[in-house]
Amino acid sequence: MNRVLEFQDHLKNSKRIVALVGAGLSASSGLPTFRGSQGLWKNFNMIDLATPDAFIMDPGLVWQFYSWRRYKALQAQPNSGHKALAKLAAAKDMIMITQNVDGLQLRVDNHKDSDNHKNNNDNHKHKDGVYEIHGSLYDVKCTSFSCNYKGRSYKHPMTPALAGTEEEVTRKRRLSDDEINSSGTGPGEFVPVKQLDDGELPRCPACEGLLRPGVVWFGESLPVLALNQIDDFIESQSVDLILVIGTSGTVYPANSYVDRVRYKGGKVAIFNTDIEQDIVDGKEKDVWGFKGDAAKLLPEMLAPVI
Ligand code: BV8
Ligand code: ZN
Repeated sequence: MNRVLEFQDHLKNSKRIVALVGAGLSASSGLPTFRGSQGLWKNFNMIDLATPDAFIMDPGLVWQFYSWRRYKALQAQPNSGHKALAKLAAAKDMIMITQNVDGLQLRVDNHKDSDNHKNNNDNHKHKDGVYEIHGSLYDVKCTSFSCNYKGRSYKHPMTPALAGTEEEVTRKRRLSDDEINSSGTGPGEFVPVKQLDDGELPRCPACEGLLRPGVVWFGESLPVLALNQIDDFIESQSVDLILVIGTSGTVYPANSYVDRVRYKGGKVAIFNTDIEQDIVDGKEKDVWGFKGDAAKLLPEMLAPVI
């Protein structure tokens, strides 16, 4: 219990806070994380689909993956963890760095330009203090070399051919008799994900070129403006605390922010269903570890301030 009180004491006295958020925060909203058991889509490892090569090899497959994730995210609601973070951001000088592309944090009402923002120097802030450093499922951009079309779309399905991506049907399922006859595969075999040709995929309204999801894939650089503003926030003045929420900390450069804040003398509070026992037991200096569902933990732990 005293670890909780110790954390809450520090939280109350903290002026500048960074939150680093990962897929675990959206787990309670029903969205699968990347690693661990749910990190699969139709028996594909999600990591293998979030790459430029996967898109070049089979844009139809990758678009079906993202169409499914867009659909799931559109159906999902921000949970009490997202809401608690939004309240904290309104009460402190704080930025949120989210690796999630589901848009849930920005859908929390408090993020409207709430007049109860306590800090008055938010000119260095992204309008809501939330940085989607891996982009968003609702952004699309053109792949034609000479075209720089970027757009936003909440439409589902984006094209008729992308209908039928709503349910996470595993590839392996018992085939009906006429499916066996027509598809020629044996019972219980993999049902191939629909083969779509480029003409059936989202096209650019400006040049008819093939559109791609506006997310940052592995091997791609992150949005420079966001990175600069985050650097500015961390380097310009001291940071008292970084909240590390629902992230495995595997992905660079997102994972580098924890050490950057620690280096500046900030303390760390981890909220995760899977934390090393030593950290939970307080054996790591200036690091708190609270084990459990972020959606439940955050409202409780942030209560004295929000
Ligand atoms: C770049 C968008 C350079 C797409 C994503 C070898 C070693 C080290 C690094 C590298 C390497 N090889 C390559 C790299 C760099 C690479 C990288 O880090 N790879 C990793 C896999 C090793 N990084 C990059 O490529 C980045 N770009 O470095 O560019 C460059 C520079 C200039 C010019 C050109 C290039 C780009 C990385 C961005 C990739 N895109 N997403 C999409 O979403 O489809 S990353 C993807 O993984 C998601 O954004 C996801 O959020 C992110 C990280 O995962 P987490 O959020 O942490 O989720 P995860 O499932 O891993 O963990 C969930 C956690 O939650 C777990 O800990 C679990 O215990 C916990 N949890 C579960 N439920 C709950 C919970 N916690 C609380 N409550 C719960 N209920
Ligand atoms: Zn175009």
